[in-house]
Amino acid sequence: MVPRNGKNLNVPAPRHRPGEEPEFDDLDIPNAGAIPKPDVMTDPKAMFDYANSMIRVLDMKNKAVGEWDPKMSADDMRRGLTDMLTTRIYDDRMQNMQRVGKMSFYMKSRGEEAVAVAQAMALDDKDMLFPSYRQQGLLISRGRDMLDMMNHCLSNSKDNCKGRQLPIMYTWREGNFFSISGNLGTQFCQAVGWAVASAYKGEEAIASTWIGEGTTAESDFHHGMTFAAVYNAPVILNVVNNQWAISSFQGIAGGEKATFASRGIGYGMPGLRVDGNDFLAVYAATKWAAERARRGGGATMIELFTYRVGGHSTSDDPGKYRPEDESEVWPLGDPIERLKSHLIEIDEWSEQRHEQAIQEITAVVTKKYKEAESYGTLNSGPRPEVSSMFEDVFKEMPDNLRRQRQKLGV
Ligand SMILES: Cc1ncc(C[n+]2csc(CCOP(=O)(O)OP(=O)(O)O)c2C)c(N)n1
Repeated sequence: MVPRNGKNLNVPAPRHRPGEEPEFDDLDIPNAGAIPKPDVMTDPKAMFDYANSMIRVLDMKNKAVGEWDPKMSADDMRRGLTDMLTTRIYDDRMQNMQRVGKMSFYMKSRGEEAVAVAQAMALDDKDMLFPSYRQQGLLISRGRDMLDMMNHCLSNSKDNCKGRQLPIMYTWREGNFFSISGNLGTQFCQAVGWAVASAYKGEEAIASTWIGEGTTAESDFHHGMTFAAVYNAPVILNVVNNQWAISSFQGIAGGEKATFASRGIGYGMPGLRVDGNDFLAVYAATKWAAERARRGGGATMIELFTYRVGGHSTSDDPGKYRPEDESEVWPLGDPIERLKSHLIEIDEWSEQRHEQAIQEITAVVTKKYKEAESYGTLNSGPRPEVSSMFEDVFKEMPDNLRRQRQKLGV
């Protein structure tokens, strides 16, 4: 009989704590090009290995190798690179503006830009996106006006959420981008439901959704997975494993027991584990899953193995729970640097063009920000009309609200 003294309990602990020297030498990372690419309609039972390996295309010499090389045109890769750069520069600017009190809150996606940008490019614009709060690159890649994104974050008079949402909880109906929810995980079930409806109506569009690895410990993840598998829903279920869920590391959500991609196996769907900092691998895996969904093969789960370089949000201080320099030794590098090096390697980019791109994007971000500020910020200038708080909530306004509105005289 096992004694009840807690001796066999496992309380996962992260590799390093502040003050310790970080290293990831024992991470099992297969070489780029090592994994074959299966037919998109392959039976999930023949795909278990994909959940425990890692799809990688860009090798140590910045060459694209192996069957997963999507053979993107140089123009498309340059577009991907500049969209990732735009996302990063936008993020930095917005975080700085939060620091000086222009908005209440912000969340950056530094280090994870390839996830959103490559996946947006691999999908059709009519496909419906159900993101978490760390895929602003989807908006940038789909061409949303940065001014509108800023207006929302500033909760100003032109905020399309009318100041009612936490900044970064974007919504963009015209771009098929579902409203982000502050309640973690809800998007998984919503995406599956939407995908089932799309298939039922005989439509082409598929859904794609993103969840953090920490949130896979929430029940919504499992409900979404069950219904996606049972109904053969045309959906891509992405788990962004950026190693950290605020101060709690991926082991707390079960990442040391089994890979997150292997969760797919238990539900009977393919689980692809992908180097999330390898733009080409992310693009290729997403194309594969999208084609499978469009051809009636149902749902695919993708684990994007990456690293959250910045703090969780502007309310977080990662120096309290992990070494400050952990991201610098992350073995999969930086997604922007890796795609940039690849483009330089094939003579389609240069340091000079890169520098120029940074300057041009920075100028655009600055100009857009100045305009956004003129429509108001958290602490100054115009705000949404008071009357707007009564709009867009109920189709028919209940009597009590009508009375309150009359009382306010708005
Ligand atoms: C249902 C619910 N539980 C808890 C929270 C508080 N919370 C916000 S973000 C977060 C961490 C999520 O981590 P992860 O899913 O790994 O995503 P990441 O932030 O790393 O992208 C937590 C616990 C919440 N917003 N909703």
